[in-house]
Amino acid sequence: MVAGNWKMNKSPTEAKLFAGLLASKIGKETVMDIVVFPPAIDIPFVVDVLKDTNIGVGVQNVHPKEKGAFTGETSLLMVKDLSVEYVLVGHSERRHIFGESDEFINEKVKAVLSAGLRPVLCVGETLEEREKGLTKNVLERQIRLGLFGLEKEDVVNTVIAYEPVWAIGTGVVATPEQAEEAMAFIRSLLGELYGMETAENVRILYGGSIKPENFDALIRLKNVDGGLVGGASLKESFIELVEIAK
Ligand code: G2H
Repeated sequence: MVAGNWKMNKSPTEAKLFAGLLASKIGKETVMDIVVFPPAIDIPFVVDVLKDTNIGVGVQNVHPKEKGAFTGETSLLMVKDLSVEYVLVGHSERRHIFGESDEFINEKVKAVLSAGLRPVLCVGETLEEREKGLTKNVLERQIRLGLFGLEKEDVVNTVIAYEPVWAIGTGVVATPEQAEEAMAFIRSLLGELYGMETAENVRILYGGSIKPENFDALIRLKNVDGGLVGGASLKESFIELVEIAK
């Protein structure tokens, strides 16, 4: 799976143009799932441009409640109405800039699954946590609490993205050894919690400063099932990443 998180970039006009480029270059891809996560305001336009392609559309954030007095938020009912398939949950920017807790993230994961969509649960340690030797503790806490209360069938519909916070948008990518160590740990934790068969069926993505120059080494790792790409998903390099993943 190769996923592009556009974050707060691209107006509806720019999004339509770029989605058109993706449709013409990689729209017929069948060997992997390709998903883009545009800003919510762009989604109707992007869904329309990509409707006859194999490129899926996800949303970067939702509120777990169905509707109501939550100014500025987007509900799952709204995004479902637009054929959105995936929802990013717990991205480090949501955790660290907007103060989302593991408990709130768990509420969102459950709401996404109940709505019949697939959550992409993002986890990852900060530099300080890594330097203190706490990487595995942080990953374990974020996964245990993020997936709390889910059945095995729900877990296989959940994608996990390992995104070390120190590698996000910094240009500093995790080495293949660092990525594999963390992702093998995530796989074995999922095995401990839900059984190895379930764990093998969960897709685990790496995210953090992915570029065409570093993606080949990451995508070959045993426990890496794809990438969640930020900056490099905003331009033609996203097409190159899809070619590399093939
Ligand atoms: C991590 C990633 C996409 P970037 O946030 O989720 O962004 O590739 O720009 O580090």
